[in-house]
Amino acid sequence: MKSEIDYETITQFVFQVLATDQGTPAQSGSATVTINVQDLNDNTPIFEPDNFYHTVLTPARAALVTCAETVDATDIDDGQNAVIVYTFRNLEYTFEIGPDSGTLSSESFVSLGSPMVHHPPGCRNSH
Ligand SMILES: [Ca+2]
Ligand SMILES: [Ca+2]
Repeated sequence: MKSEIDYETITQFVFQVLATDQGTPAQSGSATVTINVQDLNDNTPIFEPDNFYHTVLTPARAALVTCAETVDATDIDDGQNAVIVYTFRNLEYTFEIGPDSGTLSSESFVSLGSPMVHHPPGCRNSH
């Protein structure tokens, strides 16, 4: 083996094997070998970008916005090895995230007019 087999690089090998006897004259036969490569879960989900900036105000100061932001990660593995579930790590505030969609939501998402704030299409003030 000259190099490591990686499912993300090649999923199938097809080659001929030749058998030759030592008779005179030599006789030979051949067979076709097909090797299917199975995926290993060797890639982690990647967020692109890996930093998202949003701004919120407390409800007392905020004009509430019915708004959702989505974080998006991809995984180049195959099948179940590429299925992504979104959760929070150590979050104690009142945000929610769609486990399948990556959609963040909170009743406190508001616009401060900051250039860092991004509002996706369909984001509207509710008050
Ligand atoms: Ca893989
Ligand atoms: Ca994976």
